[in-house]
Amino acid sequence: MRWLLLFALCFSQIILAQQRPNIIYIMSDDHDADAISTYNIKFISTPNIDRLAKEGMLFTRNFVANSICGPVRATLLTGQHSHKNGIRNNRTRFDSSKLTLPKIFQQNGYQTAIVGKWHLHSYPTGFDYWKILPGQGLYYDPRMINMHGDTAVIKGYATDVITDEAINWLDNRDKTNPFLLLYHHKAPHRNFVPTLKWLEVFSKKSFPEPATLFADMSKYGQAWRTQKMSILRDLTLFTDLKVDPAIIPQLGVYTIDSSDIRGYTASMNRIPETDRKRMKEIYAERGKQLLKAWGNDRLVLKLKYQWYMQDYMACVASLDENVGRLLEYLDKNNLAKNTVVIYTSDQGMYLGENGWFDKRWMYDVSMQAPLLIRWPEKIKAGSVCTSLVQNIDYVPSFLDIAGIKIPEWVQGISLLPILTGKQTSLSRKYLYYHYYEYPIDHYVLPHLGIRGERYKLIYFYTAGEWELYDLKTDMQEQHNLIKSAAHQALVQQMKIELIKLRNKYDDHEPAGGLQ
Ligand code: SGN
Ligand code: CA
Repeated sequence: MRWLLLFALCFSQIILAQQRPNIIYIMSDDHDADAISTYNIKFISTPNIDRLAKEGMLFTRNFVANSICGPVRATLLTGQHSHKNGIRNNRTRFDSSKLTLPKIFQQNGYQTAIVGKWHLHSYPTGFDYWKILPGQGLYYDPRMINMHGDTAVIKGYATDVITDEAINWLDNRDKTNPFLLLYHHKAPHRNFVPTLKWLEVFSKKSFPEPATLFADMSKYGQAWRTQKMSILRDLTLFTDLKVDPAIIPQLGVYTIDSSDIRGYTASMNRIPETDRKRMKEIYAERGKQLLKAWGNDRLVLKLKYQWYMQDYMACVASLDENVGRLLEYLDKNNLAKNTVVIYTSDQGMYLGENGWFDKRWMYDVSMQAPLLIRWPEKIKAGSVCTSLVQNIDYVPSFLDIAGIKIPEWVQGISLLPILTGKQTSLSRKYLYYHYYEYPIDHYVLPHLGIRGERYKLIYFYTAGEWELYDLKTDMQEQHNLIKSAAHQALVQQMKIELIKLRNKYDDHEPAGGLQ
């Protein structure tokens, strides 16, 4: 009798384990929402990523707490703001002894794995399986580090390779337990190296220019004047845009940057020989066009913008293809129904707005990240969430989805009631943001602030400059209302809200407060 009971207990535990949903968290790198057709049809068609919204939920107001890679990854592991998890910038080593999302899942009987970009300097912990890119990784024939600490070159294009690794793990995992898989792409991170197939397609396209492409920095605050993320001045001709350095003698006035030329050669040499010749031919056209425009900054910027978009979108097209491969694997292996699939990026990315590339700012372009979640068993297909959501919410949401208790040190809130339709909105009024990394890379001044449904308050504390934006009338955040007489009561009220949130999240920087 006792044996029978024990057997029944074990059996029911297996059933329970199988019923708990699997989670696949897909995070690309620098993939702006404007480069996903569900969000914006003007630039690219991404049918596979779009599928997640069609069959699940689209989040139109998802933001990050610090718009840069390492900090977002640390928030994914901890559900905490940067000052709490210790990763304020890309240079800090993550303390791998911390209790993290994968560790909690592991303790609760989940199989856990991560493949692809990691970017936290220490090795991953809490994973039954891991295989990561060192640092930023490479687009062609990337090196990957496995969990025994061995590094090997894997032949192929990074986006395909990372997907192969993810599918391979899914195929060979311990199938008696549910799983949490973090599937992290390198693409479409700078310097953007696409495949020949997609370069052929996108090099023929012309993209609409953002209204602010030619913005004049001298008319704005200190932070705008200090940054170094201008497409015209800082996006490099050779490494970034693959113009052949052979044209340099014809450029006349040009200060040679040897690292830019070395970067070009290194990227080109990694492209498989079979494709290299044709890719160089396509890129050679850029050199010809550049010579015609050289000397006219406006024309050069127009060209650089197009080339940036062509390479970036071509990298996104590979991403979409590979998300399709993964979804197909789930369909074929009867996993689609009980697997929550999340698609996001570490943050947004400037695609020419203000004349910029890169991210970091608290402005919506870079603070916003795409978020699409599919869970056929619980989420109503085609639903949309417009509430203010932030990446600190991922940890509590995933734990809640798996029926695991949320630790009190987690700073976000669970989105489960939103996903299941129990709640249609969140009660939260403001999101807190704090960016630190200065000067390298890109010289964006540190800042903090709060974002509400309509207004955003930002403080560049090393410059002593405040900004206020009305997102309803000025979506592009071009008109700083901080001195507007009509907005002084609002400014005072938002400063109080900012202090409240700083206290709530226990942020004490900058020392000396906000004066
Ligand atoms: C590199 C890029 C920067 C980028 C950082 C951080 N320069 O340094 O443009 O901001 O990575 O990116 S590059 O010349 O190497 O392309 S992040 O996504 O890791 O935060
Ligand atoms: Ca990034």
